[in-house]
Amino acid sequence: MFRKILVANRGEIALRVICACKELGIPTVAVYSQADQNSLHVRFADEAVCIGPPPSVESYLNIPAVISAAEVTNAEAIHPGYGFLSESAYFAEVCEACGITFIGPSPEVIRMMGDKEVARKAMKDAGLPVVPGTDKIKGSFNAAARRAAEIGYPVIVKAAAGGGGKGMRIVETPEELSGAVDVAQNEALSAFGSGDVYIEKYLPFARHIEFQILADHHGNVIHLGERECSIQRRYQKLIEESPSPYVTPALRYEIGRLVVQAARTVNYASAGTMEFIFDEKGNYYFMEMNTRIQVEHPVTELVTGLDLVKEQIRIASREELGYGQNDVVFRGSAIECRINAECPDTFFPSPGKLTTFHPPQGIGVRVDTAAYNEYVVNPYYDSLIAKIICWGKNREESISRMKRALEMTVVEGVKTTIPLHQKILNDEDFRAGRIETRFLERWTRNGP
Ligand code: MV4
Repeated sequence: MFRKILVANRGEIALRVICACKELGIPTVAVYSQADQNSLHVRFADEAVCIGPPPSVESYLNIPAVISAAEVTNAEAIHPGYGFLSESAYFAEVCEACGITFIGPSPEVIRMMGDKEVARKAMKDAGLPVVPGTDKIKGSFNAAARRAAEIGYPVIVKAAAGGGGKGMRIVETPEELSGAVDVAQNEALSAFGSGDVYIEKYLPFARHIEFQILADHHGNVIHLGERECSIQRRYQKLIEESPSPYVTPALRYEIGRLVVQAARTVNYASAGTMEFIFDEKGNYYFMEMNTRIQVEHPVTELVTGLDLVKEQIRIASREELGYGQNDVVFRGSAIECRINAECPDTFFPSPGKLTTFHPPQGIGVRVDTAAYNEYVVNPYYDSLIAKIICWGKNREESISRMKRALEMTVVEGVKTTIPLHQKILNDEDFRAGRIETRFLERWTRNGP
């Protein structure tokens, strides 16, 4: 096992990783920007190194600064959390070159999954269903237009380097295709440094359901069921749950076998997530693979009893998983609400001091947060204040627990998404499990 781990992140996920390290008996090093001097990840780590000024590019994304911090503190491994450097194949390579273990999959597989068009091909070859679509649009636009006509409109133009909904353009008619491809290419180039785009058939009705996998370096691969992530706004997830009210045990078994097979095919070793989109007929298609620990990982932890961050660390230190698919038992239902410092109507960030912060507690309630009374949500980073995660013996109980947990949460000084969560949890369609990715648009179109 590692003698020391550097946590290359901030906020609740840095604390989450520190929790796992403490339980494994591994000393930790925090890195922080000048804006995060008073942060809890700095307080709870065994050592802390300031790596730069507040802007992320100069601190949490600054590879030489992070690597130097690991070198001066003799950290053996780096956990990147989510966001920042977590899906940088280059960073994983630099770690390797410096003799530091990157806690995550290999740079090769990160790079493969980072190119959404390459990932799509690889997963198709590995036996996963994918939406009909094209290769990258290179040279002849006419060839792409012909393929789009074959696929049938509407289609969607996606940035190969995108993911998470960034750089997508829906195209309703052949006349709009050329313009949309141009715009998408330009947007992709300025946002990701690569203008590569590809086309897929657009599915207007979508449920977003993702499967969690764990794979070690000894050929053991298991899945941990799914997370339903259909409640989103502008591709930002708001609520996640496990199990999905849509997925039956038979369907879980079927897709579970497919994702395990696919992970094996690409020699995956770490925690990972395969994201699917379901249409109204129940057809499902692979969309992308996330090679990091995800924000919503706690719902899977609550229904499986596993600690995904500890598993990532154990796997990175080349330990065997030590249990198999049949040892994974799914128990009850878990739901997560992301509490952001945002206006619940406009989703504009609402940074500022939390003059009161009282997280909920009690049976079945977990709160992952780095906030405290007087904590300042600063505008440099994302506006997540806390994740409230509730477990119940079934979906009804986890939802009623979440409702009372939200009622017993006090956040003063900034606006939060709590009122929006309360509205969703009281919605008849939500309670019946009738959810899809445009669930919230109904309200914004018809007024809240
Ligand atoms: C799609 C799609 C429909 N058809 N692809 C968005 C995030 C990225 N991982 C994939 N995403 C989607 N890809 C095809 N061919 C729908 C989504 C999608 C979505 C679209 C509009 C509004 C909200 C959405 C939420 C999740 C996924």
